[in-house]
Amino acid sequence: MKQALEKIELAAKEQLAKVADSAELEALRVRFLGKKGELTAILKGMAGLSAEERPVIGQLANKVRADIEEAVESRAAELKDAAIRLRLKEEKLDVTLPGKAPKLGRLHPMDTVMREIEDIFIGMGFDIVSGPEVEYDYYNFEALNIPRDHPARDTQDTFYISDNILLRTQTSSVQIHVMENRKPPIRIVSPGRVYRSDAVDATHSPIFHQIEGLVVDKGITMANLVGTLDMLMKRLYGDECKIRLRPHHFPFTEPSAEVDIVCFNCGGKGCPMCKGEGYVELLGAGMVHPKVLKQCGIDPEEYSGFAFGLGLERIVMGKYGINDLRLLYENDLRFLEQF
Ligand code: 2NL
Repeated sequence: MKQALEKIELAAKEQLAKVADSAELEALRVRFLGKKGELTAILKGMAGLSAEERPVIGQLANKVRADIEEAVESRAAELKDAAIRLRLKEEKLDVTLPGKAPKLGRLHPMDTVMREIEDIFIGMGFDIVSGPEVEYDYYNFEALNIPRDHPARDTQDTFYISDNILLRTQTSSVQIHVMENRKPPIRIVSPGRVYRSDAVDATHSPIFHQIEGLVVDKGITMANLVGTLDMLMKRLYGDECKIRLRPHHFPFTEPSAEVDIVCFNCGGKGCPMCKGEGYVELLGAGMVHPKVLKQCGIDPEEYSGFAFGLGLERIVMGKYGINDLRLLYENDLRFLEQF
């Protein structure tokens, strides 16, 4: 029996040394020390021992149990230690390594220029106002002196939702809302997306962007219009920039003009970009038609106003020398990363 006990202690210590993780360790503990374990099995045989042998073997059995328990505990401590060391090694962090630079986005050139123009107008005391892209025929056409049979309806052919609801062709619709709801003095610009039924090519798109401006007050004249647009263009293109007005016709303004700036490519000499003109057309403008003021409840005998509309795409293309409108919508990073 004594030999059996010594054998168990030896076997237990030998196997403990080979244990690789805590699960194996626990299995081993149960095998040697558990209720149905090897040591218990031997102790059960003690009943057959003589009165002299019993205390000797009992003492030895207790010592073997204590030894094995101690060995299990120390092996457990070793395993825990090894696990911590392994984790420390795996989670080692080299704080001296260079960081990974996050990929930064940037503004689309359309947004850059839109914000630039908005800032210029805010600096001149204008409010920025936006309105619906889906609009009543009335706000897009009728109130702007473009009745159903007017030829301007053809050049501004648009997408109809129903007989009297459509996608706006100009942001003037926003200005009608403002004139209905505010009393002069009014100084606003309305930037936004507009729609026309055009086929896509290098200079046309069924969706594009406009900024329209409107000023209504007592004593507003063409001189205020010219001064405002001259300031806008100088801020946008530099102090040398000159504007030119040519008489034109719009149904909603009288008199009306198309506004050009000296070609930013050739400075006025004439080049392919301005088709030899020396000037490039940038916007339309005029004195708000008395009929339009009256329609919005503003007395044209007391108040006058000027309005203008400019296409954002054309300004962006001119500013950056972009020759195809489609580049602005395709979201090709090779293009966008240049700005
Ligand atoms: C163009 C021409 C223009 C206006 C827009 C306007 C608005 C109201 C009353 C009168 Cl509420 N006029 N807007 C005036 C003249 C020209 O735009 O060719 N834009 C790209």
